[in-house]
Amino acid sequence: MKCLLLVDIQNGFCSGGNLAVPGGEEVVEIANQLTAEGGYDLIVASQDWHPADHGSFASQHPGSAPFEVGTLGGKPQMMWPDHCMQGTVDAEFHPDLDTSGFDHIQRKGMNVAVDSYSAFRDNDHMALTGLSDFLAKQKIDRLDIAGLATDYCVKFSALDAREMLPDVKVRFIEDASRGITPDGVKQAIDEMVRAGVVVVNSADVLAEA
Ligand code: VGL
Ligand code: ZN
Repeated sequence: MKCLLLVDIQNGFCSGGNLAVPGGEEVVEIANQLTAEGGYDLIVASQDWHPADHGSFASQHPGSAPFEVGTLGGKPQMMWPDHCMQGTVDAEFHPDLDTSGFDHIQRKGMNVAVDSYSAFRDNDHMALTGLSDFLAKQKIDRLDIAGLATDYCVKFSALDAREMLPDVKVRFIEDASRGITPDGVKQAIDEMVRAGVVVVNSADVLAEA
């Protein structure tokens, strides 16, 4: 079973969104092509889904500003602008993203007390989202990951996939992903490769489908 995980392709991470990733919307067309013609048996999409008072929001910490490192639960935490709040347009998938082929949507980031970059578990590793059990039951042997943002949710999802699903071949689809900063993307790719993630492009996926 081959699975595609599309990470957080939401308005909030695209141009005009509250936490816009440069070029975020450029992944939409590629994601649609992968969903339709990538030869996947299973398509999963994650969705950042925060309560309005989420602890990762700078607005919840008097005196702190977005993109400064603060603390949450006693640990360093990047302070984000309010983003992807449950039920808002910012949290919806990009309107051009074809969601009709999605088999499973994994929401995350609902606990105000901890952030959840990974689609598999909270940043403190205390609570699972359920995605690892779901994928284990589906008996997948390959997981391709793409989406937003490479240096946060894509990276942590890929690292967790390697750790939590050790028998699964995990690949990062570079051209179907965008990151918040160029340095962050470089580091993220290094970390993923060191963890055994294979970097591919959508053309490779489509050619083998
Ligand atoms: C993300 C920062 C905060 C992401 C989500 O999807 O990469 N980044 N929340
Ligand atoms: Zn978030």
